[in-house]
Amino acid sequence: MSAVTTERKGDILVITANNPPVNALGFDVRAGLEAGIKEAQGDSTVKAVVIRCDGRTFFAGADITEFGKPLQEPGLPTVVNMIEACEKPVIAAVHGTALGGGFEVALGCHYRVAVPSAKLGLPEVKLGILPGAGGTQRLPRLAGVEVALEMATKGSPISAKQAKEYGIVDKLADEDSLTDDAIAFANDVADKRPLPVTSQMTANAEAGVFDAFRKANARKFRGFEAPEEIIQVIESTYDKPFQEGAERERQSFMKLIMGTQSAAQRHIFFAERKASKIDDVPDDIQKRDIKRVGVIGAGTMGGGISMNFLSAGIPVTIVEMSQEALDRGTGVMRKNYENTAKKGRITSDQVEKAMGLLTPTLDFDALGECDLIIEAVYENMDVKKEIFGRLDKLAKSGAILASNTSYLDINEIAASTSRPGDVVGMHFFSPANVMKLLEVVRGDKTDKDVLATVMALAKKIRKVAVVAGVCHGFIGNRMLMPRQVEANKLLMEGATPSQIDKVHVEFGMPMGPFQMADLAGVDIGWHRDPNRIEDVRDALCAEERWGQKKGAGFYDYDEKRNPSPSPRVMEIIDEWRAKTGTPQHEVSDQEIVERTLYPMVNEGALILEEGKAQRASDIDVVWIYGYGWPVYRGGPMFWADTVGLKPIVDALEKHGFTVSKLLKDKAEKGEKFN
Ligand code: 3H9
Repeated sequence: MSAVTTERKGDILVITANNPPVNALGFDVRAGLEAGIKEAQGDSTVKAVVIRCDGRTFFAGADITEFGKPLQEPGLPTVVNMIEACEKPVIAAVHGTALGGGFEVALGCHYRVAVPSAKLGLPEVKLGILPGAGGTQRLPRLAGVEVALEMATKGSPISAKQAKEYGIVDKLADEDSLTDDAIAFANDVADKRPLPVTSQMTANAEAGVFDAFRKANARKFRGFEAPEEIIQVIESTYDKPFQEGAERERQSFMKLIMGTQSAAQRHIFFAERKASKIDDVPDDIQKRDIKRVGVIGAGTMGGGISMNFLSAGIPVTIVEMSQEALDRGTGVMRKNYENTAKKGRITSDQVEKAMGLLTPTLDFDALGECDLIIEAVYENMDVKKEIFGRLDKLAKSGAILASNTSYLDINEIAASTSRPGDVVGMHFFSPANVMKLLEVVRGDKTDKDVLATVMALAKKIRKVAVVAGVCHGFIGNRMLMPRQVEANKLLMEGATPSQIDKVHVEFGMPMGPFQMADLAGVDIGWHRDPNRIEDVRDALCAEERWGQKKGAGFYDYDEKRNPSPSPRVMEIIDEWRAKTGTPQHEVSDQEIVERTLYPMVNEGALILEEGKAQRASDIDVVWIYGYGWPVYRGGPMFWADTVGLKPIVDALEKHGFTVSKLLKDKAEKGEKFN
């Protein structure tokens, strides 16, 4: 079946695309659209044209898999220009998501009719590029410079209703009769002239709008190339002739698409989707039905975990040991929802709906009616084993028993039950209602349908799930360890906390190792004996420098939690440098990179070597969505490919690390991870 077909409906030519799954604008579709418009032009009995799509969505954009390959004509800008140049009115009938090139096709049409559930947007920036088929030129003309800046630099789609308010959508159709409504609209406007041609409209901008926009978003855009390029293209061309702007847009598009940032961001787009696939588990395996979730522990983690399910409409039974802890936990959840409502992201009805699905209880046996039970108590193997032993006795047959542990051995936990096949790790990241990552830890005996069920559920609660094998710290925390060890050593050898953190922040991480320690709590895992001082960390803890919560850690903090370098911490570090007789040297920023970031790559390679991650791209996904690794660097393994594995191996060996065999082999053969 061809990707594009045409059909006459009275005076109207209906052009229909059918290119599953998302009607990406690959070559066949572009050629089909071109042919459809030519047919309309050449047939004097055609009065107007409707462009629509079969399946779940209007065009979701250019076909990303074609990027980097030689372009097969007609290119998308040509097709969009041709649609706009059609002498008969062309109407886009939009449902699903009109994204990127798909939205640009709609902007090239003379009119847009959309169902209320449709979304329209320019997400190219999330792939490190900019709209390349006239979007930076047509959108400011149609909806104003400010709307265009917002949509093109942030990439979030808007609702059809919002688009109607902006003048982008001309008519909202009935949800069930889009095509008929679009045809009726086409008949109404068939004889109307002149045609509204977006590229011939003029755009205006208030003085200072561009600089104000840059300033307001400086933090968000830090490190990214595409947003600034988009601002510049719009700024320099919005009031120039369309052709001039289109040329500038093309140059910028080509520049960005050839760059490393776009390659990294496209890598993550596909990596995220690949991560949901488990190599030895068929996609169509029968999944278990999860109607109610049980959560043990109403602390920060348990509460955050519960909110994910409540927000997705899945009832939750939450269990605590004392009424006070239960009330505190549910109170925090309500407050979190209410704060979100205050920001206008959800309605107060949604707050009540979510909280209405929550059953707080002190009765552990209430978990017996749950299909999935997630344990979120503190990290202690004995406690966890005791809980799983109890769950084994009361959980219904077929219930999935999950632990939110971030380090502990899932096999050992599973062994405390008579049903290890039902046991799995579900490692959420704090704050669990916000962070996108879910590490799904596969025990030696975890059943395949349990894994598949949890992966599908993750999608439902809008998490990005990655499968990890059992090892200390799984993928993410395991790779964090060598970074912290080396950062501590560098302190002793002459670096300062701020120097090390600065290198990480400049690299694009949200914070460096010492800022992270201060945020999480320097005292986490501390032995709690102020008289036992064996290193800098013990010395800080003994002085109650436990981090931000105490107003002092590796940094000093003011009342607003603004950090400043601490003279007292430098005294302690100096004391320990002298005490241990550590030789001092000038530590360069490059040395910090080589000794804190390269060992993470090495650990990632070991994880792959041991089969604890399915693929290098899964490791990248973990670091992007769980730890704020800059997406424009594509995750640690993709980044390593861009640095070159050989220089990484050489530097690791120079600094005395034991290098993973896989990493060495790949470097020798000139191979890459991704
Ligand atoms: C662009 O348009 C540039 C132009 O300005 C200029 C050109 C000159 N291409 O996400 P899902 C695949 S840039 C190729 O799981 P959902 C995806 O990999 C583009 N493939 O579904 C997956 O494959 P698989 C701007 C694509 O329902 C399958 O479709 N547009 C594309 O959760 C299902 O995807 C975007 O950035 C594509 N464009 O979400 C939109 N899109 O099954 C990107 C998807 O083998 N797409 N695939 O793993 C999305 O945001 C989501 O896919 C969408 C559906 C919201 C549409």
